[in-house]
Amino acid sequence: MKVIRGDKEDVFSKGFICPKGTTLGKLHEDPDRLSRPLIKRDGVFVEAEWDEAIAFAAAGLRDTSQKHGKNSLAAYVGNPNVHNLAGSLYLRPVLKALGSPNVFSASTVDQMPKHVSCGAMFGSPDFIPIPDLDRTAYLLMMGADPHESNGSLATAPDWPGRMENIRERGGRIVTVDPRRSKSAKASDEHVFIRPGTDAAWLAAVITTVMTEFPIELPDLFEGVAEVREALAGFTPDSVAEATGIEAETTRRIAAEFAQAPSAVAYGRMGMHTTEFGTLASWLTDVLNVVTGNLDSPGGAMFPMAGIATPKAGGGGRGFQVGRYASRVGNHPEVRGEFPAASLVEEIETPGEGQVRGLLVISGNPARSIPESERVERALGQLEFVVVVDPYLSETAAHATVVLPPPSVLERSHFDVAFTSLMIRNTVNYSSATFDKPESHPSEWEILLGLSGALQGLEATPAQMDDAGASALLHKALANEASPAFGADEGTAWEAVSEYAGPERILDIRLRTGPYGDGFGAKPDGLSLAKLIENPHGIDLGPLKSRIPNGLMNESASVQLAPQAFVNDVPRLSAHLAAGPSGYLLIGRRHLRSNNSWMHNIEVLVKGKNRCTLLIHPADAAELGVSEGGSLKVSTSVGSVLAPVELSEDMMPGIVSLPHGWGHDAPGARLTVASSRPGVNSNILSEPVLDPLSGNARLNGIPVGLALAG
Ligand SMILES: Nc1nc2c(c(=O)[nH]1)N[C@H]1C(S)=C(S)[C@@H](COP(=O)(O)OP(=O)(O)OC[C@H]3O[C@@H](n4cnc5c(=O)[nH]c(N)nc54)[C@H](O)[C@@H]3O)O[C@H]1N2
Ligand SMILES: Nc1nc2c(c(=O)[nH]1)N[C@H]1C(S)=C(S)[C@@H](COP(=O)(O)OP(=O)(O)OC[C@H]3O[C@@H](n4cnc5c(=O)[nH]c(N)nc54)[C@H](O)[C@@H]3O)O[C@H]1N2
Ligand SMILES: [Mo]
Repeated sequence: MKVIRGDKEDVFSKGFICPKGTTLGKLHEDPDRLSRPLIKRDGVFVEAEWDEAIAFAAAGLRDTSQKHGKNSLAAYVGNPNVHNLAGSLYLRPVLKALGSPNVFSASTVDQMPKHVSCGAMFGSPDFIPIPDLDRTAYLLMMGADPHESNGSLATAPDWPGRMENIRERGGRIVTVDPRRSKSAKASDEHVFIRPGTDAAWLAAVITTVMTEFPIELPDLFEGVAEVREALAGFTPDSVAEATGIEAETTRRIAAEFAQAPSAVAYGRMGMHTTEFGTLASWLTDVLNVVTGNLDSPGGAMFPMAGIATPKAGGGGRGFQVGRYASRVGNHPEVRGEFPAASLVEEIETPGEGQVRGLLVISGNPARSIPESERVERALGQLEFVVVVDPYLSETAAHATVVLPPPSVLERSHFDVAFTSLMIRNTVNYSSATFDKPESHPSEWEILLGLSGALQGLEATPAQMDDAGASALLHKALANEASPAFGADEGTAWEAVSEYAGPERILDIRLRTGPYGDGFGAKPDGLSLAKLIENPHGIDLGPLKSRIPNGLMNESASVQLAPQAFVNDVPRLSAHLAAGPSGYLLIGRRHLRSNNSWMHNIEVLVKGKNRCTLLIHPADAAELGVSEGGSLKVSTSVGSVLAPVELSEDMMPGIVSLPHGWGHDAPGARLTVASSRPGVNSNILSEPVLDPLSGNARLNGIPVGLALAG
């Protein structure tokens, strides 16, 4: 039996590991984890052979498409895709093979506002500045709880330790959150804010800074006057009632932020998943800019990933949304997808293009997106559903075919998505802990197998992989900014073909990347072989100032006042004018939980019930409920009965219920999870969107609270 522990010599983590990491062995051994594909025959799942199952899955989707047209197919891709090499490198071919514009993902129940604001400001939705935690003197944190989540869109081992370091070196941390979270308690100051009002509060901080502490910005920053004009109505006094933050506090924090030797505003999940997510994300970076903290050490900086595509100079075509729109709700496309919260209407609404076939890869929309009860009904009405997932989850219960990938310990790993979000530039590769069973295809083979069969190709996954990798190499060698520019293609191909699958793609991207060996041009540079020789990873140093390099809009400038955002400000003003009313629901995370899918591991769920409704004692008293009682929580789309936990840490008027629970669905096979099902908070989430990004509102939901009975 192997024991999983942190690697003290790892250049990035220094041995820091999350409790979920140490239980990967439990995931591997979980008897509910599927090792063979399942096909539903006469309403009952039966095990099948791999070739048969993949062919059957693709044929079913093709049939649907042939009968009802390509748009009758849809895909939902979930969060763990960014945590594995197959999902990171091989998703695109499958989605392309599906050939439908109906693509949905967990991004629109999470961070899409950040992509949209960065797209508009910097020209690329993936050019995301992150807090330079190790050097900052002032961290203003909003809507994030890294003591539970370990941070997001800012990858750092041991966020709590790094926060401690900020304070030890004389810096200051202010956390703005409707709940006094663990992270808030570990800060110098915690400020309560009414959910959904961060954009308004940031606007007031910015107007204060621009008036009282103006700085001269280089021409690279365009739209300073327009920002000032757009935000003029937001002052510490005008937002005080709506945000619940006293004007004096706002003025003080603005002054502290502006005068700190370095400072960074960092906003995440809690503020992005609101009706004003994109405005909040935009204003976070505007605050960083107008205080001179963007792209500056200790401020918000842009990582340079080891597998990035090198580029000489700035400038590009910029970022566009709305190149096409969804059929039912007319939602603009954002990054080639539609809002996850609109999947359900596409399934329900009759007419040409009605979705009847669905491919789900690493996702659990039955639990993670708004309106769960309606989603479950819609999933049940589909003609053909393929789910790639190691579990018979609440979503997979609706599948016609389930294709389980090998376990997490049976695959190699490199953080493709997160290397461009790390607080130090780092590369690290780990090989698989165990060999997978010979007969079990890798997840990338499953995805390419589906992709080939969907297109009716004879090619094997290995042949398709060859074609994809050689096209990638060809393009990379033609990039003048790459150290590999001009290398002999035949020789390079032979060199990288020492590997296959994700390893070969990684080798190409590393060697042609900004730190690459260029196939000999820079002998000390990166290659997969070099990573394998350095099992503890390679540290490429602290973040460096980058812009205008990396800016991808035509003028290679930073756009402070994108028109679409300015146009959305009146909606925010109207929301403030309406004033606060009634109880609002927010979520929360727990260290031993991970969205909806780690509740089947006994050591992670044992102990006291964590799926409780947190409520301030004064609110509880007013409602006449006490600790251990239950409240019926209702919205326009559903209601749940939740056990009550009193907490002085809640802002009065705000209640909190975690997401990812509700494991009592018929048809799912989650033995441990179903023994402590908890309640599914997304039964309550309404299809209310941030219009600029299509992101769902999961925080700040108006709810009715009533005694059960
Ligand atoms: N109310 C509310 N809703 C939320 C949130 C919230 O805070 N509040 N958070 C949102 C956020 S941030 C996110 S990211 C989404 C997540 O939303 P989803 O991605 O839809 O859901 P997950 O719960 O992450 O489920 C992931 C599924 O992938 C499977 N899986 C795990 N590893 C692998 C793998 O290696 N390969 C494959 N093929 N499958 C795998 C798991 O078994 C599980 O069924 O939920 C969102 N929903
Ligand atoms: N243990 C654990 N770790 C995880 C996950 C998990 O499920 N469990 N999920 C992973 C994923 S997919 C993600 S995206 C990240 C998310 O990680 P984070 O971005 O850190 O998000 P949360 O931990 O949900 O913390 C959100 C905080 O926002 C607060 N909040 C709610 N509404 C508002 C608001 O309107 N304004 C402000 N200012 N605050 C608000 C909540 O009270 C909460 O404290 O975590 C990742 N890490
Ligand atoms: Mo997420």
